Amino acid sequence: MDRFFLTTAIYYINDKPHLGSISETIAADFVARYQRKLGRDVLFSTGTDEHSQKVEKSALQKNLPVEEYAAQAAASWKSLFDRLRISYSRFIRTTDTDHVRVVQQMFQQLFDQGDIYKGSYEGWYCVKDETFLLETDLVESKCPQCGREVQHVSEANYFFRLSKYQDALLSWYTEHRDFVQPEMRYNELMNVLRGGLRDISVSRSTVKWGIPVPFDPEQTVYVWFDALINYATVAGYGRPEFPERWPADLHLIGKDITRFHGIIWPAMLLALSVELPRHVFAHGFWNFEGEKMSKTLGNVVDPSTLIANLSALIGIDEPLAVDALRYYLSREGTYGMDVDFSTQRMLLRFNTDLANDLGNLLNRTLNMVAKFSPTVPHPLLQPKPVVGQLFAETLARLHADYDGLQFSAGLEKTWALVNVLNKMVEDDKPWALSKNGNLEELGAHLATLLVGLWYLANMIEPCMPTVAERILAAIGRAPVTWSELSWTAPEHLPTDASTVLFPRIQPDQLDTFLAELAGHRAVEPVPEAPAGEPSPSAFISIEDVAKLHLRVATVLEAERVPETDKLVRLFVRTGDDQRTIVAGIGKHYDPADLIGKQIIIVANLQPRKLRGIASQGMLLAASAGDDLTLLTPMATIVDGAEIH
Ligand code: ME8
Repeated sequence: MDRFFLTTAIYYINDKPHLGSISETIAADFVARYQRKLGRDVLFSTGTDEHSQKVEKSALQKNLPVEEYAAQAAASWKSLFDRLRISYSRFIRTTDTDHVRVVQQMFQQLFDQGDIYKGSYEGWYCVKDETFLLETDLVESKCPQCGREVQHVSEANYFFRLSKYQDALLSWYTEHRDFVQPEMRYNELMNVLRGGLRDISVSRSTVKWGIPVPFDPEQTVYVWFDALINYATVAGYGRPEFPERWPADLHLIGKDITRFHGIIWPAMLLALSVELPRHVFAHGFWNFEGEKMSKTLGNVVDPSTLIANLSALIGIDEPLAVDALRYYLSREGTYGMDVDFSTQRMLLRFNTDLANDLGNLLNRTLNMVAKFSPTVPHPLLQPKPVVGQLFAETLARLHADYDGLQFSAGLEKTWALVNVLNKMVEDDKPWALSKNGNLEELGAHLATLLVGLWYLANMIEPCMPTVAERILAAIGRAPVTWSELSWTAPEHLPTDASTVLFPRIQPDQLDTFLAELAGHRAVEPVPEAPAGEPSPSAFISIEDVAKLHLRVATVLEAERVPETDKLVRLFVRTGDDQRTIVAGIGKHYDPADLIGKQIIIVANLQPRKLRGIASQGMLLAASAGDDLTLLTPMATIVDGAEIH
């Protein structure tokens, strides 16, 4: 059987899953399910990237042994993926023993053949992105990728001869123009290649939480070198099944990690004489209502809360809420480009596409079949060939969309067919056909709806597996591969019209839903204003309060901004984040006295520049006249703790 091996990036476990990260796994699941319907034997991997300096730090902050911290985090990612119905074949953890073995085996082989050599690294390191950076890479002394402060690193470690593979990579890129997609990412990487490659550091002497370098226990393998190898582990590197499973057909990743997948990983494989993956597809980023989604800005959409709220507000069970989210993520935007998450657009899509178009089609079909089919002799249930022709043509065009990962275009075509059937009901007027005893046309009408729904359920299945199952159960048909679909008379007729998919949100409910969903919080009733309090117009709503992200932070550094007596530059830690805040407290505090103190900050304030310094937030202080005092928690609490 034809095989198809696809992978997602593996997720850093110190970040909680957010809408952006899960969108990648959902897209990959879409591809996996589509490929299975082509009759292929699909190997689909996702998982967690568990080693690294930042994981070591997070475990320490949480006072947990790092193994336990990693196991808990990996379990929560996995259970979310199960909830999202991700049909992975392997959830790989980089702490899995087979992976550790493969990493050590590859590292040893590359060392033995001279592709890894001992050297010393002097430069910068971004802990958030786990990336080594040159002085010239920095932007205003910060990481060019995430904008965070970088650490100076000077250590003896091992290097991989990346530069040696520059020419081979250039030839590969020239001969395989579809190796990296979309084309703009290919062009970006081609420019990097033409600009020249330098050898990269692939071990750390100061990080303990990593895979030990097999021949030097003082060193651990650099987290990216370890992580990339996960794809070979999944395919069974070093075992008899590897040649059958490798190369990967598709590495699905985000646009921020193209160099690792498009340059470093292929170079490692070239050095190991292993075939290169067939395609690397780099998707864009999900932004939030116009802004980059980031923990620093406090606008990260939590998928679990979103699903729970969708389900509670709309009155659908959780698997349907998951599908509604899967649909929105797949239907919005052009895959590969950045997309903006908007609660309003999500609800509009829900109402039009799911409740109005699809839900309505299923309901009316089931009702009409229950009502009219007993009067129609079975041989008259012949689906209309013209409509069949249209479905077959659309299906062929759908393959082109899904082969190119154009989910939205494929769904749009599918919904055009939903609407063809809905329009057919309006045009054919089945009640009139029944009343006039026009059984031949009535039979053709009912059969077309049933066969059409069977096609549609299969076409929808890669995107919304639960919806597909429910439609198929309601019409008594099975899921099939693409080639098994046939426009032929239904054998059995459903008699139960009770399946309801998506109820419609009424216009008067929409504003309430929007307000509730915007905060992605648990749904709470809005309390009445107590007597004697200011008039309701002077109150702010709970949604307004929820907009403010107040967090506890520890001051790590503090210094006066040169040439001012008022401004102090603070460098603070809020949980996993570190950031700079410029505050006008210079007349009240000696900066040195602030170091090590916990303060309260507004974490999601729009960053702004003060005296040329980017200030990412504001701190809370109480003031009366000339007096000013900083707010601080009564007892020490973990950095990043939320203030409610
Ligand atoms: O980079 N929108 O892990 P990660 C869309 N461990 N995709 C997003 C996104 C957003 N807002 N934010 C993140 C790592 N992603 C490494 C990968 S692979 C051998 C090692 C995507 O948890 C991101 O582009 O930071 C990446 O593909 C994936 O989520 C995991 O990101």
